[in-house]
Amino acid sequence: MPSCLICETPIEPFLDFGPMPIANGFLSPEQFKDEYFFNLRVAHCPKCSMVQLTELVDRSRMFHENYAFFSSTSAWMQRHFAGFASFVRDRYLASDDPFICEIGSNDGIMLRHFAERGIRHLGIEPSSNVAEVARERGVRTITEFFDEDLARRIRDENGQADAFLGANVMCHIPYMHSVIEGIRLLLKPAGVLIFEDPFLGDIVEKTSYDQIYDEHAFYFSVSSLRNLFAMHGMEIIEAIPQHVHGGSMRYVVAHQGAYPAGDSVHEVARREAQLGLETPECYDRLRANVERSRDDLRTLLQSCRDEGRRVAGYAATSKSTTVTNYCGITPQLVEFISDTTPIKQGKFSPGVHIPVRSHDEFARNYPDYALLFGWNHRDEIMSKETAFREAGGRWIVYVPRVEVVS
Ligand code: DWN
Ligand code: SAH
Repeated sequence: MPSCLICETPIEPFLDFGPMPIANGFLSPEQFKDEYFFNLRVAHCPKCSMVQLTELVDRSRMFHENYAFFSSTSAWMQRHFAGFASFVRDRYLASDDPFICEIGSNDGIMLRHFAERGIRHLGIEPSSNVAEVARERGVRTITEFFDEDLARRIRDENGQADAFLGANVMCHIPYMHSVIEGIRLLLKPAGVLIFEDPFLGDIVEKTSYDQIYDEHAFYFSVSSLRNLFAMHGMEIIEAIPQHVHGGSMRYVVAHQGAYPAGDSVHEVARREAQLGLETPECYDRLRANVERSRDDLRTLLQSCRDEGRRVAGYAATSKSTTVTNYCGITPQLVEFISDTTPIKQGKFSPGVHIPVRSHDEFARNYPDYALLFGWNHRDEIMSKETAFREAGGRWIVYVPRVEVVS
């Protein structure tokens, strides 16, 4: 039996998606025969409450010089990170010559707001292609995986940090104890860790099971994180819900006793208790909802095909790899996926091998239906795609439920 990555208690998966490829492993036909698969399964630890994958993919297969996700492709996410940066500046940068670190800084979407103001900063980003874009933007970036050893080096070379940031990256790192120890020794006594990740409560409420894929080793909640940080003499002082990525949580964490814990932490903990996030029944319900969502989506796509309707996917997200492979969505059901990222275009989606094409091709010959794989960017995408709707195009969405919307 696998054991919990946090507290080593034996854990059993509550949901098994079967063999799954690398979520961001877009590939060309000559690579099909060597495609890598692992078993995507997720478990809830009965002792420390952490929800996690039970089989991990080696990080070098996921984060490398051809990483396919560039944070700045979404204009609305650019706005979100401008707001995140001002939150940090306004509340936590009181010292004379502050120093900020960010892990998973990607193409510099957040740190550029510090770089542009001449604030001392360092991005830690192991995927060298996206790190290079950040450097071109003037964001100081090293191409490394963060852990405790690296934290010591950074501290010795730069001094301690006022703020340590991470967006959609803490949940990607299985060796959390090393990461948190590193953050602890890198932060000044009044320094803070501020990070955001998809919130388990939203995944459960919206059945957004497509957040579950190789890169996401953990699905955090206040209750699981409280246990984890307590093991390292740290505590959550704020938990602030965010709309991005289908429902995220921004956590502010400090050395124990450095700040009073705000009411927000208790409010989120209450919401978690109402959802039953610490009970096995919650995960039995989630499994049943996931299976229903899969069956409904399959039935809908099959009926589109039976009626001779054309369906294209919209946004070749990492999340879409879980949906297409778990639901058996092949090119017979979805003709192609439209995506604005140049390095995904001309390639095929992981596992089911649906062609990925540019947005121009989508706009040149609209399908009858667009299957919204980028449902977390729904408002941004729908506000751009009025011409598709006016041409009679309709959207298929599957979060929070499978339905057709015009
Ligand atoms: O946690 C992660 C999040 C932050 O980003 C990473 N593990 C990987 C990645 O996940 P994702 O691929 O599911 O992210 P998004 O932001 O939901 O999807 C981005 C994709 O959508 C890009 O390939 C670009 C595409 N897209 C598009 O084609 N048209 C996005 C928008 C907004 C659009 O209008
Ligand atoms: N923060 C960005 C990028 C999220 S994608 C955003 O929210 O849009 C996750 C990023 O974390 C990738 O760029 C990946 O290369 C990076 N990453 C993965 N493991 C890491 C580690 N151990 N240390 C630092 N960054 C890591």
